[in-house]
Amino acid sequence: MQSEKWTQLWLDYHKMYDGKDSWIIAVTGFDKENTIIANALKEFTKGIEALTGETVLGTSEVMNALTFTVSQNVTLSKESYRIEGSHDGILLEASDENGVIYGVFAILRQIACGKKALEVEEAKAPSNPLRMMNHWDNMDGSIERGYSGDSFFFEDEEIVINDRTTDYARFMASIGINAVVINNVNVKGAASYLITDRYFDKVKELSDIFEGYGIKLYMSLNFASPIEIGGLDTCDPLDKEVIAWWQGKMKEVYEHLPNFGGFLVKADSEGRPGPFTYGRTQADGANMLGDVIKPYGGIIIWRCFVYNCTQDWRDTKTDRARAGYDYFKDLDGAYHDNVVLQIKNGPMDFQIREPVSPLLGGLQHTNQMLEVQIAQEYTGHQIDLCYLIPLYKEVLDFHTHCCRGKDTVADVVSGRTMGNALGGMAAVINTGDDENWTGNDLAAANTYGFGRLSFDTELTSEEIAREWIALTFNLPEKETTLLCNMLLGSRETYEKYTSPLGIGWMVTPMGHYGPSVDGYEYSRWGTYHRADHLGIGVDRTDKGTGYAQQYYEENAKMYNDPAACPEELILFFHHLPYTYMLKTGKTLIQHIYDSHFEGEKEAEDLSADWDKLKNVIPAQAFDRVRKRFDLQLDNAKEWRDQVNSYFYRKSGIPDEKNRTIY
Ligand code: GCV
Repeated sequence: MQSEKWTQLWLDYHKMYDGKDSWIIAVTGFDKENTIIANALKEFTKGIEALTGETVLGTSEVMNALTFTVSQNVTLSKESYRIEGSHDGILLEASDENGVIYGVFAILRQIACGKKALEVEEAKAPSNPLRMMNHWDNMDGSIERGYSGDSFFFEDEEIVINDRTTDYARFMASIGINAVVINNVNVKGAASYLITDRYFDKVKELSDIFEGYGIKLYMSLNFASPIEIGGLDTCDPLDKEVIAWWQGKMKEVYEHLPNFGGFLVKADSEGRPGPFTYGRTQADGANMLGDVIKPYGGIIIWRCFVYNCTQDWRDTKTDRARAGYDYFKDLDGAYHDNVVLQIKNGPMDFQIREPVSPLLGGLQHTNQMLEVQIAQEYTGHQIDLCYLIPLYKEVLDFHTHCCRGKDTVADVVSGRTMGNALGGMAAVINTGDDENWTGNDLAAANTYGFGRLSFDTELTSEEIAREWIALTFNLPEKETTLLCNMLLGSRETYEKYTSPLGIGWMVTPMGHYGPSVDGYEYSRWGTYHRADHLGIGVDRTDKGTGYAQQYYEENAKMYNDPAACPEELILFFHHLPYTYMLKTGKTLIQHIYDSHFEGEKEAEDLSADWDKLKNVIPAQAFDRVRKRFDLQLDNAKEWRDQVNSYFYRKSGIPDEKNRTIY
């Protein structure tokens, strides 16, 4: 059963001051009946009343009232807004309805962060055309890699729609999200029927709710649909009957869902069907779907998470990290203009630290989108605190060297590098039907942060953390700084007590929580650390798998040379002896010991810091997080001890500081 109560996350407005005014609303250029405009005005009213105690009287003429003027300004770019407070009230200008709703939330955010209503001021255009959440929700109600309860979209193969759905859409709009994929990329069973009569009515209802907040609904697609629901014996993308089947299907989809955004496709990946079965390329598959959806203005988002998942650990040449680039680079320029390639931030799979995928910017003539994971699959299951915005920032700021100037990942995916209109950022979301949506209340900082960052990639991790704290908890300055610092350091803490220096994995197979140093070392997934009694790390240089050579020259050289390679990634690129001297003057093995002891100690500090916030955080939220810190401490100890013992035993080299190693 779905929880009947749920929190308001960062839209739980706190009274910021006692305002003395009342407000009227004036709308020019926009249709007040438009649902996005109506919802935006509702949000303004609700927010202003809660934040200032002032009443919004609607449009009736009232003497001496302040005016909230919403005005269309077609010179502004798509989805952008300008807000400006003055002694008369607030002016919000936007070119379209989405700009209006984002402008309203910007006003409320600024007030919640300490400005008076009449002081608000900002002009913003979104950094990315697509700002998308990917749900890995299954139709039975479970969520793949979900750590916050069950799905609030699906239960027992039915679509669930209630007030929570609307709140979800409000939250997403408030952080600038304009696209949501409702179902898991692993499309199986009932999910294959989402594009049939069985579900059209409910999907339409959901899509209408989203549309009211400027969000387009997308779905994940089963590439084998022509076989599974169409009765054909092939899904070869070049087969005439298959193409005709898809043409009919798209027509049907858009007859029922006129505002539908398009499809996300995981093909030829981890057992999912795809064009390779028929000797076709990824471009053949993506373009066929792109062509059949094009008449309706839809798009196809095609994932690049394609790799050989039946590897043998003895084979040191096959390298999973190479796979994305090897499969997709040669086809650069072959993808049609309504196809976007969605690329995970790193070449492996959402580890705590990976280099940036060389495909990002490696492709120079193809629409591309960055995929990150807010759901903490490998980063602590929303038990351990792990604020991921610094990781996303690192990726966005990375210079790919794909061209002179405008060569960062942020430039590439926004469309600035190539001048293309399609691209952006997608995240595997961390929500579920838990009362607080994200299991750990502090994990909502990642949900919030991803949206804000995808809208404005210039924001810093700290600005985002401070905003989220102000909106969610409205703490005094000292406590804000404390919590902010907890968030900002948490990713490195997690990295220290798990798998530092870019080695990744070492995690319990399947579940992906807790240590198992050799858990994936001999399996088929291509996730090896290659530790023996002399050293550890994967040789991805020109003498090894050659992965480092997939980058443009500047980066290739840097990664190829252990002396130039950023040390936080050194074991991703190099196999090194335990006695290798790091720049800190420590040997590799000593770094492994120190990092794990330090990480565990930092987890203890985080937990103790949380206790200092007891009096300022609402009791329920405090307790939920408290329990998680206890579990995080157990986890950190377990990681510390398992990893240290393993490497002590392997290397035979004792800890210089003589600490307890089991
Ligand atoms: C949805 C990893 C996860 C899978 C996930 C896959 C993907 O392998 O463990 O659960 O499947 O990534 O991104 O498709």
